[in-house]
Formats: sequence, C-alpha cells, structure tokens
Amino acid sequence: MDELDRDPPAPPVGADAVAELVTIEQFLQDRRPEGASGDLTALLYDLALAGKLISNRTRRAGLTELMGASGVINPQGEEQKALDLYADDVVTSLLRRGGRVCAIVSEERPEPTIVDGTGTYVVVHDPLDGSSNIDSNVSIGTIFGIYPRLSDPDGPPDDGDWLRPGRDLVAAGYVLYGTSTVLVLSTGDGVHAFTLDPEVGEFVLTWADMHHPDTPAYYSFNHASSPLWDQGIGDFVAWLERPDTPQLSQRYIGSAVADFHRNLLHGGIYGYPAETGLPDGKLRMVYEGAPLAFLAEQAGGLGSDGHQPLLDVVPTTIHQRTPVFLGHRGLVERLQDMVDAAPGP
Ligand code: P6P
Repeated sequence: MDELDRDPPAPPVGADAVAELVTIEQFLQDRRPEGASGDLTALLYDLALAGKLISNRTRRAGLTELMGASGVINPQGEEQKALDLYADDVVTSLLRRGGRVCAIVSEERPEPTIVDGTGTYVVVHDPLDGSSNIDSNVSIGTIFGIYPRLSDPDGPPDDGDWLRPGRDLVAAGYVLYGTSTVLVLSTGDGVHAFTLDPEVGEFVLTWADMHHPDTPAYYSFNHASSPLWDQGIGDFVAWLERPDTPQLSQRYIGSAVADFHRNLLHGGIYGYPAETGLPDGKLRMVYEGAPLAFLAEQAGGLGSDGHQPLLDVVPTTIHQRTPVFLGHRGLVERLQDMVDAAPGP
C-alpha cells in the first residue's frame, strides 16, 4: 500500500481533548474587547476562583463544622450560617487582593466594604443565596454583579457607585453549587455557562449563548404564601393553572439560583411577590434582583418587580427588598399586565 492509501494518522487523544476544551480563561480572552485593560476579565477570574473555593467547602459542609449556624445575625435579621460567613470572606478577600475593585456590597455586611487603591469596579454579591437549604443538601448559589466605578478615582467611592440601576451593570452571574458546580455569567454579550471539572479544577464551557426556551416548562412560586399575595399575582398563578393555558409544572426549591437556573435551561418563571408582612417581597434588589434580571434579559427573558423591568429601578439603600419575577419574557409581561389590571389599593 503506498502513502496515499493510508488513512491519516489519528490525532493523539490529548489533542482531541484539548480541541474540545474551552476553559473560562480561554473563553474570556477570546471575547475580550479590543483595547480592554483586562481588569474585568481578571475580576471574573477572581470570582471564578471564589466559586471553586466555596464549592469545595459546600461539598464538605457535612464533614466539617460549616453546616451549622454561626450565631451571628446579618443585616437582614437572619442568622448567618457558618458557610455564609466563609463564602463572604472568600469573595471579599479575593476581590481585595485583586486590586480591581474600589468597593464591595455584600448581603452579609451592613455597609459596603471600601477597598483602598485604584480599583475601577464595584462588586455587589450575595455570597451564598439559599443557605437555609445547606443541611438538606439542596443546591445553593453565589450571585454577583459588577459595575464600573462612577465616582472620582482621586476620592473615596460613594453610594452613587452602587445605588444605581441594574442597567449600568457590565457583568453579572452566579455560581450554582449543585450536583455539579456551574458558573453562569454574562458580560453583556449573551449568557454562557461553565461547569467545574473537579479533576482538573477548571471551569469548562458547557453552554454558550443560552436563551430562555420559547415554550416554558415550569413556574416557581411558593404556593403556601398565595393567601398573602396581591390579587394580580393570584390571578396570574390561577391563569397558569387553568387547563386551557400553557401546561407548566410547578417547581419551587426555595433557592432562587437553582430555580432560576432550571428555568433558564427549560423555560419558565420564578416569582417572589410582595406579601402581607413582606410589602417589598423578600429578595434584595442590589445583589439578587438586579444581577439575575441582567442575566434574564441577556438570555432573551425579563426581570420585573411586577410593574417595570428590575434593571430600570434605582435602589435607595443597599439592602432594600423588592418583588422579583424572572424568566420567560411572555410570562413576565403577562404577569405585569394582570397586576396592572387587578383592582387593588
Ligand atoms: P421562602 C433564599 O433564602 C431566598 O432568598 C431565595 O433564594 C428563595 O427563592 C427564597 O428565599 C425562599 O423563600 O420564603 O419561600 O422560603
């Protein structure tokens, strides 16, 4: 047999593996805008590293003392779990060390953490959303948003840097600690997901350019609270459950990041309405509502407070709460219409 008849040599297995492997570093480098300083990319690396460290601890929470309560009460009046404190410390320490932020807003701290130096970004984050689920081994998550600094870099950052509409975000994302650890992020050019390969410690691209499916599959509301909702919300959920409307399954896991992620993949709507006793709802605008709404819109969906896009709301305090409805644009808009149409105070 002469040379021409022989099949080309099969590429070495390693080359195949590498060819398919897109790490988060490679992905961000490939999408870095011309002339960008690289600070945002480096900041996202720091948050990815924080996700790896927190993931490692959540996997061991039952094996160490991290499962329990810390005995400390956070600004929300909720008892902080030891893992909340660990996650907050990890994010804060890595961001301080990275030198790219001037301020950090955290659910776990009463005031923003001001970082000396020349950092040009502000990070807002919920270090561990859903932490009440830790002992029941339900998925939990870290939520983050990134703003460019507005204040004069020669002076201290001020609340104009973080009390601003989510429309100003330049990036947002979450790390979901579930059956696997998934980092979902957007820098304004679509939503992309990276799954942590624990054997090599790399976040590897697993979903690029994610979009809410046109046909929704789930709705995520806590039905136990329905007697406490305003009429428009009750009317919307009752409409969802009518036999002649889209047949959706009800899935509500008590962890917004997990509900949001499932609905992003399979289509649906998550809602935490205002209710008697919680006139502004439960979720927080700055570090939960706005980042998740940024992702929802980047994925072709919508995030709303029941009346308007969450990204258009200007918060007045860093821990303020808001009703939150996230996901399939058609469903969120229908909810808004039914809320506006309902008689009410
Ligand atoms: P409830 C977790 O504490 C959280 O902020 C969200 O992640 C979750 O969707 C919601 O609260 C659950 O609240 O009142 O239904 O238990």
